[in-house]
Amino acid sequence: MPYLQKTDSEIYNLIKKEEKRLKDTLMMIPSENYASRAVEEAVGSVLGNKYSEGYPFKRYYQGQENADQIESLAIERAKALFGVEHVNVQPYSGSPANFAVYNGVLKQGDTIMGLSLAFGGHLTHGADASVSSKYFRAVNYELNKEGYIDYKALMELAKKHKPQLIVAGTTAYPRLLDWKQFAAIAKVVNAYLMADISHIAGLIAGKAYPSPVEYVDIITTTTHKTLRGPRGALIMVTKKGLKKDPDLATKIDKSIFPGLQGGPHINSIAGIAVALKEDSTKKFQKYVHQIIVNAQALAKSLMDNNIRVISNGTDSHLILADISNYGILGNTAAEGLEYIGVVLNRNSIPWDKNPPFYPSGIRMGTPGITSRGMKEKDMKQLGSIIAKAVQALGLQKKKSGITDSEERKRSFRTKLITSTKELKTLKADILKLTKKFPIPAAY
Ligand code: DSN
Repeated sequence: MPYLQKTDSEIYNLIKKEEKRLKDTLMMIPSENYASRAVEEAVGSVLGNKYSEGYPFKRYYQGQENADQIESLAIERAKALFGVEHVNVQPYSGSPANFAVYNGVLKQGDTIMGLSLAFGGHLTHGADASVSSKYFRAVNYELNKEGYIDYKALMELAKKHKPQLIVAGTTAYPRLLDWKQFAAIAKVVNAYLMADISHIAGLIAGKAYPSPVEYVDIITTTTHKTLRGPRGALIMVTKKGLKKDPDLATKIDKSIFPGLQGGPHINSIAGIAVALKEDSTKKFQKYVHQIIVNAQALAKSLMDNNIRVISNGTDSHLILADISNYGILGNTAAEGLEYIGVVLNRNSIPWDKNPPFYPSGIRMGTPGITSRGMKEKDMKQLGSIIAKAVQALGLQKKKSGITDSEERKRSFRTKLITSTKELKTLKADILKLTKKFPIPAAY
C-alpha cells in the first residue's frame, strides 16, 4: 500500500497493526471470515468512484457500461449458486436488507414474527431496540428448554397473532432450521416466509446444510460471513415467493432503490461477484463441510473438558457455551480468551439469568479457523485450551476474592486476567497454532 503509506501514515499503521492482530490471533467470531485478496482487490478498486442509481441497463446516470456488466454478473452468479429466480445484490448490509424486505411487502403496523434476540435471533427480527419493532408489530418466538426451536409453540403463536411475515433466521442457534415446519406454519396463517440465512449462506451454497429455497418466499443474507465475501448483502426471491406474489421481486427492488438506498456500492458488488465465483467450486464445498466437522469436533472437545454446550452440540458452524458454572461472566471469559489470542464474543444463552451486557455464555465458530486449514485434531487441542482458560479464570476469581459486582467493572476483569498465570502458557500455545496455520491469500 505505497500510496496510503505516503498519504496517511496513521491509517496505514493501523491497518498494518490490524493485519498483525489477525495473523497472531484466531478468528472465532462465527460471523467473521477472511476474504481472499481477490475479493479485497475488487472492493478497493476504482469501482468505488461510480454512481449507478437504478438497476443494470436502467440507470439514471451515464457511464454505466462496466457497472452494468459487473452487477449482472453478481446477480447471475447468485441465482445459479442458490437456485433462485431473482436476486437484488445492492443492499449495503444485512440489516438494511431485512428492513427493505419488510418495507417492500408490509404496511406499517403489520405483524412480523422472528426468533427473540435473547434466544439467538437478530436485532432486525423484531427486537425492542430495532426499528423493525417500531414500524411493525413484532412478536418473538423462543426456544424450548433443550435449546431447540419449539415449532408447536411457534404454530400456536402464529395462529394467535396472525403475522403477515415470519422470519426464519438466527445468529446464535447451532442447530438445523426445519424449513418445512416453518413453511407449514406460514401457510396456515398465509404469511410471507423470509429466511435470513446470513450465518449459514456459505454452508447452504456448498451443500453442507439444507437449503430453504423450496420452502420460503424470500431469502436474505449478508455476504461477508460463511460466503467469505466483502461486507454486503443479497435479497433473493424464490419460485415459491413469485407464485405467492407475482410482484414480489419488483416490490423488493423498489424498496431498495429508490425506497431506502441511493447509489449501490459497485465496488462491493464486484467483490460479491468474485466471492460467489469462489463459492461455486468443489473446493468451497469441501471447505464448508469441514467447517461443520470442525465445529462438531470442537463442541465435543469442550464437553469432554467439562464446558456446557447449549443443546449438547451443533449442526452448523457455531457453538454456544454456558460458562456460568465456573462462576465467571461471559465478559471475563471473552476478554481472557482474547488475551490468549482466541477472539470470540460473549453471548446470552437461552433462559439466561444474566442481562445481555453481562451474559452467561460465549459464542464461537469455525469458519475463520477452517479457512486457515485447521482440522479435527486442532479442534481437540483448541477445545482443551479454551476450557483450561475458562477454568483457570474461574479459580483465580475465587482465589482473589473478586465479587460478582466487582467483576462487572473492566478494571477488575483486567486485574483478574493478568493475574491468571495459566493464561501465559495457553497464549504461547495459540501463537504456535497461528504460525502453523497462516491466513491464506487465495482459496
Ligand atoms: N453481528 C452479526 C453476528 O455476529 O451474528 C449479526 O449481524
